Amino acid sequence: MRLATDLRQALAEQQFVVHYQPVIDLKTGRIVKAEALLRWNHPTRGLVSPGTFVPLAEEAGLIVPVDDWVARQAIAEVARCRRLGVADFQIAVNQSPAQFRSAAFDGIGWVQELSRQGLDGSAICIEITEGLLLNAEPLVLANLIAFRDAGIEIAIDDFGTGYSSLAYLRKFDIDTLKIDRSFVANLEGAGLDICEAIIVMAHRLGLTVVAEGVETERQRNVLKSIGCDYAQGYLFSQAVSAEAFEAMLVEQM
Ligand code: G
Ligand code: G
Ligand code: MN
Ligand code: NA
Repeated sequence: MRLATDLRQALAEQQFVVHYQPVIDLKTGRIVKAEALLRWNHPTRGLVSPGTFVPLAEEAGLIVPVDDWVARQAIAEVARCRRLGVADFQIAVNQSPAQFRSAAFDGIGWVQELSRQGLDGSAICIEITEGLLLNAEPLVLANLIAFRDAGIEIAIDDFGTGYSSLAYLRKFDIDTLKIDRSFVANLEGAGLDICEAIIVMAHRLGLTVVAEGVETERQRNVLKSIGCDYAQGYLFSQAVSAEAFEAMLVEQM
């Protein structure tokens, strides 16, 4: 497919851009984190969604350099946001399972980049899916441990949709659960009990919880009332350019 061929040029020709979706602390209502979401500005097709090109990049063996580039962009962005005065500001990056199965992915490059920017590991959180932890190979485990040792946090994305196991949350020393937006969309029904159960369990295990896909005031209020820590979604903002994101931070000062 032509798109897959074009992907090879995209990195070199700077067609990728990272957008940032704010994550709100539900206690204070302030932006304290963001999720980095990759966008591909294709020269003729315009914006191509990661839902389309990430699978192609995975097949083409290109996702490792792409995800690595996203993480480096995010590290530089954390440094800028902290300079704007947001202490403890953190950006979460989505990393393909292929990253963890790559021997080259030892985290040392990121640690060097972090220290170059005067940051420690807590500046970055890696979002992985439950599937990666299920039957994790020794290399996956070793890579996860390398990141934990560097102080980089680990979040489970789309939590509740995969094969959840309580055992692995402890085994892999996970920091954060991101409740899948399908449960948030269904807070009037079964989603409420599921969200509450996830939050109670997470807190008991010492994990924090981010609710995804928060689109209404009502959802925000319900999530806050059941003790959810953080939220992201269109109620607050979609993912925006670095410049627009920084302007939002300045505005909330
Ligand atoms: O907006 P959204 O269309 O941004 O994202 C669609 C999907 O693509 C999500 O599942 C998200 O996790 C994934 N995604 C977004 N950015 C990245 C990225 O930088 N790397 C990887 N591997 N996946 C990403
Ligand atoms: O799989 P992951 O959680 O990384 O995917 C993030 C995806 O969710 C992106 O495609 C992003 O654009 C989308 N998204 C972010 N906020 C909302 C929201 O409030 N509602 C919906 N429907 N999608 C959202
Ligand atoms: Mn994500
Ligand atoms: Na998600």
